[in-house]
Amino acid sequence: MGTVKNVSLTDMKALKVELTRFMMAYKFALDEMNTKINILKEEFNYIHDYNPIEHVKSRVKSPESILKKVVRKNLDLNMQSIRKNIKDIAGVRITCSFESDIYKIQDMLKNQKDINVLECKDYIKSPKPNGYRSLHLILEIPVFLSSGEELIPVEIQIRTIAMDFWASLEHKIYYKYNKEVPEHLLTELKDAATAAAELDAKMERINKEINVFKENDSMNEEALLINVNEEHMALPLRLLESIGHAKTETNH
Ligand code: 0O2
Repeated sequence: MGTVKNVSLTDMKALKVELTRFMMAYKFALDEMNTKINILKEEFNYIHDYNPIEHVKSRVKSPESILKKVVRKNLDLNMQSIRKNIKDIAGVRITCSFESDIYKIQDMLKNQKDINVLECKDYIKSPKPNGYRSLHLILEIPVFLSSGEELIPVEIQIRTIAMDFWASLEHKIYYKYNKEVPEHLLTELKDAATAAAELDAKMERINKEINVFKENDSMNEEALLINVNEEHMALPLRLLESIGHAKTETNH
């Protein structure tokens, strides 16, 4: 087993407790954020019978990755400095089908009164030079611990399936070539990013057209179905008529 120079066993134990406490606050912040995202996902599904969120993946950055970032950014190696300077210890990646969904999700999160927006980087409106597209938000949420309330930052990356596909491939290539990617692959990646952006735009246009068609066709049988707990339930016409009637009465 490895030993740490100049640190007694008691100090080691105390440090471990402190570090665990530090990391747990980020884990709880992720739990809170995941609950918020799940509520939005389900509620959106009930009301609009459509789900803007395809996948959600979350992670707490490993102590090793935190340390690498501290070194890369030349930060002081203490909890206070890490808390202040590294805002992506808790991270959530949300994947959606359409670009417009990204901004819908952003608004739904930003409008929650216990969420504070610390930062917003829109790499969709302004992609990175290598072609990377995604919306990045740093949101701060309160976590209630036995010792009191702590405000914890959570990084949210929101992207389409096409943007996510591109980013995972680029990430793989970047690490495979140990960050020295051959020029021709960089060009190909840039072309692929343009193709992915065009695909996103095309899918958005098709979806808009389908939605107009759906709206015009809204009085078909589907309009009398509600979706509760992933189950379609029929709404009896008589019930709708009497609720509608009662509402008109109270409004007068
Ligand atoms: P991991 O393992 O994904 O968490 P900072 O976050 O302060 O280091 P920066 O560049 O200002 O620096 O942050 P930014 O632009 O918000 O990007 C942070 C994260 O976005 C990265 O996390 C990646 O997940 C993702 N990202 C940003 N640019 C690219 C890119 O060009 N390609 C890919 N595939 N992903 C990107 P980390 O810290 O790299 O690691």
